Order: sequence, then structure tokens, then C-alpha cells
Amino acid sequence: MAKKKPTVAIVMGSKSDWPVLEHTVNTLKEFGVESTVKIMSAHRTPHEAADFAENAAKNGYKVVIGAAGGAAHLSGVLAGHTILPVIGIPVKGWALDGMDSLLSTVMMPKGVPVATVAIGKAGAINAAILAVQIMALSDAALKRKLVSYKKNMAKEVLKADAELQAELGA
Ligand code: RP5
Repeated sequence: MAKKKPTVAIVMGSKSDWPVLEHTVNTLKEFGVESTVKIMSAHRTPHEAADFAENAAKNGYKVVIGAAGGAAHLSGVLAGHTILPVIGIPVKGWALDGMDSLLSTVMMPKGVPVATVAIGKAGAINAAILAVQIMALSDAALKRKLVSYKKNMAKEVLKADAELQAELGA
């Protein structure tokens, strides 16, 4: 069977971001969503990043996810060059524990939003889920998968609680 066309574009600032971004790709896969992953930097390859974002909609992407650490301007630059929704993942940097990445991703000026998720792995997973939620607005099959994802999540919590209660003899 032919591979589905990727609908989510993931752009990370460096290969060193990959251990975090792998969670985004894998979560999208759980929903059967294909993605493209690119390394492009707001500072080191600014022209390529701008060009990619400018052509993202034309190339069939529905959502763009940006991820960078430190002076994390990548998601903002992508958002400045596309009208697609942009989700930003702050990757934990090397000096300020991710606060630098968080603030430089989230504090966008009015008119150019970046939907910023949590720092690191939780954010990487949530970026994928948020992308699926956006696409599910016009995709009934994706919507069904989201409903069952939430149900499974609740089931796991209830199971963990039942196990804890048994352990505690409550
Ligand atoms: C950012 O600087 C990247 O997104 C990465 O999180 C960080 C460090 O990059 P490297 O020096 O490891 O390439 O632009």
C-alpha cells in the first residue's frame, strides 16, 4: 500500500533535538498520521527555514511543529512565514533548564501566534496530540481515534489507582 502523504511538518533546530522530537513522530504514528522531519535553524539556516514555511501549505501540510532550544526563535520564524497553525516545542537548552526556550517560543507578538506546549518530552507528545486535534476538526476517523485515546488514558489511571489501593490494602 502506498505511504500516506505527510500532513504534519516537524522542523527542529538541530540534530541534537531529535531524542525529544522522536516522541512527536511516534505519537503521530499512533494516530496513523505521517510527518516530515527537517533540521532547519532560525539562525544557522534562516533562508531555508523561511522558504520551507512559505511553501508548507502548498506542499500539503496542515500543521507545522517547530522545536528548538536556547534562543528558540524557530517556531516564531516559521509562524511568520505561513498561515498554517504552528505549534512550538521548547527543547530543554544547555544553561537555563528550558526557561530560555519556553519564553522565546511562547512570547510572540500579537498577530503571530505559536501554540506553545510544555518543555521537553511531555510537550513533544502534546504537540502531536494538538496537531491531531486540529486535523480532527475536519476528519471523522481521527476524531474517533482521539476519543478512544482519551478513554484508554482514563482507563490506565483507574487501573493504576485500583492497583495502588490493593497494594495499600485499602
Ligand atoms: C537550537 O540550539 C537547537 O534547536 C538546539 O536545541 C540548540 C543547540 O543546538 P546544537 O548546538 O546542539 O546544534 O538552535
